[in-house]
Amino acid sequence: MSSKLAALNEWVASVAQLTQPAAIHWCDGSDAENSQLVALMLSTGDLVRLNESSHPNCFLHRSSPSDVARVEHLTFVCTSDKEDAGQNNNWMSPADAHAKMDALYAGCMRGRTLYVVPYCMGPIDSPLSRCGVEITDSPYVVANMRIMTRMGAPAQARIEREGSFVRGLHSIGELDPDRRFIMHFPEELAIQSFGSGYGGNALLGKKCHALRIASYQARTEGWLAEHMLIVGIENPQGETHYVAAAFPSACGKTNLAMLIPPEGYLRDGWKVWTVGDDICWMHPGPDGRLYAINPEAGFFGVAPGTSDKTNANAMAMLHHDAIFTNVGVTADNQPWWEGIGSGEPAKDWQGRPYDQANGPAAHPNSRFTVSAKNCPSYTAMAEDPQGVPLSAIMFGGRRESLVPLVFEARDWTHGVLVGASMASETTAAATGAVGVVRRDSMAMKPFAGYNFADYFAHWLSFDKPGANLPKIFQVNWFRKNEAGKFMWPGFGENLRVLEWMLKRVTGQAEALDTAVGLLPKVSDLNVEGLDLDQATLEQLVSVDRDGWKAEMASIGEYLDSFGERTPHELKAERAKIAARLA
Ligand code: GTP
Ligand code: SPV
Ligand code: MN
Repeated sequence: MSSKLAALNEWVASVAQLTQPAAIHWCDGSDAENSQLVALMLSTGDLVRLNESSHPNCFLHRSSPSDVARVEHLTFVCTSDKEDAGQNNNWMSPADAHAKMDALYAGCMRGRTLYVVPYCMGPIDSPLSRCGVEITDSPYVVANMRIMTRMGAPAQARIEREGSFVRGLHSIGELDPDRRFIMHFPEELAIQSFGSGYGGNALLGKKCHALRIASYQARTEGWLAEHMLIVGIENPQGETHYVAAAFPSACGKTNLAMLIPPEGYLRDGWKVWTVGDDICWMHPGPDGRLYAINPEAGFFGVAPGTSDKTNANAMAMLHHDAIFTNVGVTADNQPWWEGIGSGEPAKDWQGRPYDQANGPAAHPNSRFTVSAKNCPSYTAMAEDPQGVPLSAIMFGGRRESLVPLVFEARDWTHGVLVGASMASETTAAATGAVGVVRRDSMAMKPFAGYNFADYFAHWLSFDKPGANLPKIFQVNWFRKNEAGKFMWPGFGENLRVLEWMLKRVTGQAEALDTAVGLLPKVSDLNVEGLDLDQATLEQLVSVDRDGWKAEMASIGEYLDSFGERTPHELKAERAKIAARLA
């Protein structure tokens, strides 16, 4: 097979010339093709079949033990001008990066099959969607891309119609951490990844295309590509408001996107609709509102902590047609992870007999890959080519102290400052230390494809005459008490906070005007049926003036660290808050 598009054929031919594969396979995305790939992976040990009666058509993949997360220190944005990548990115000149990658790719697919994977990010018929082609030598990547994107013949047809596509080249190489790079060439709409088979390093439609390359394109085209979930909240009156939320990796997006309302809310008729759990592309619509699509078609979700109690929707979707990566298994071959709430591990994520001394049975960044269509709360609106209108945007991270449960930004500029100054404790989603607080603007520190200073300015630019922008909120589900326990119950109970936010949107709730933002009055949060004492609740929505003075000073240094390009509006907004705190 080949393509009707000469540019695509030529690119595939030139990659084959460089990498020397034994065979070339153009993926059509069909069931038959998938079955063949699965059979191949079962024979090579890339996949292990899980319990067929409890988990039909589910498989386990054990990755190389040194290839279990994104590698931020090996991820580069290669713009011709270093300043365009910004200090938020690692940078290499395009010429140096190409030379390095060409050397790694030379002959790297000898004896392997080169798969050509055409994919569409977003509904196949949406004008907001964008296409790409990933060339890979990993059948596991093909199987995951088939779940995570609209992959195959319809995507190829769209690419042939449009004539343009993002070029992603991926080889697992030898899975050697010392020969591993994830390179982005935004000016060439190209991605080159070598030496990893894991998640965001290898499924190039996800973080590499839909965030790093797309954010760069979005800036010049007047839209936003963000690390956000999209969720619809339907109230008992039957009105649905859509909310997007930026939380850093492993900070609760998947969980919020498919939350199950607490008992009283269910009884009253509240419903929650899942549009997306990781990535959101937002465009201003003709009515001035921001419209959002989820460019993905599946979820690549964190397994540990997922249970019937915390996320019953996720549990329900994981019982058929799912791929698990680096989880443990029970004696009867069911997937198992810490916090699953039942069963016992027999083997750990490396396939060894489970032994506590070896650490957790499931790797902390173990994941499931599953089609969004498997999710009970998935809404048909997620397939709407125009996207869904946003009523609110939330920023949040893991902060064991200081940051209140929720507050509202006074206006768009204040909201952009809130997003830009976000910080969060690092997690196992990337290699490196866990639990270190770092600034992670809009949860995009690892994903913005250009200079954060320009990115902040781009965010500010949406506030213009005729715009009808969502309200912006900051949330924090992760405050801890002196005993080190989470103060807020989180998960489904987070709907209580969303209810207050949406009442703010519709003008039905009051707020206290404080220096850092607009906070709920304790009496305005519905805590009926919650086992939460008054003192804890008051602490969750109070402002620690001294703590915030120090935070504002640190935010000032952070903004200054981007130099001349940092928008002065943001600095002025910060100064205003600091003055009010003084
Ligand atoms: P990425 O896929 O890495 O982008 O992560 P994510 O933001 O989708 O995070 P996810 O929802 O998978 O949650 C990560 C971890 O945080 C899981 O172990 C969850 O159980 C836990 N978690 C999620 N929501 C809450 C919450 O409201 N409170 C607490 N305490 N933990 C939560
Ligand atoms: C994240 O780390 O934010 C993820 C997982 O969603 S990965 O696909 O590896 O980026
Ligand atoms: Mn993510």
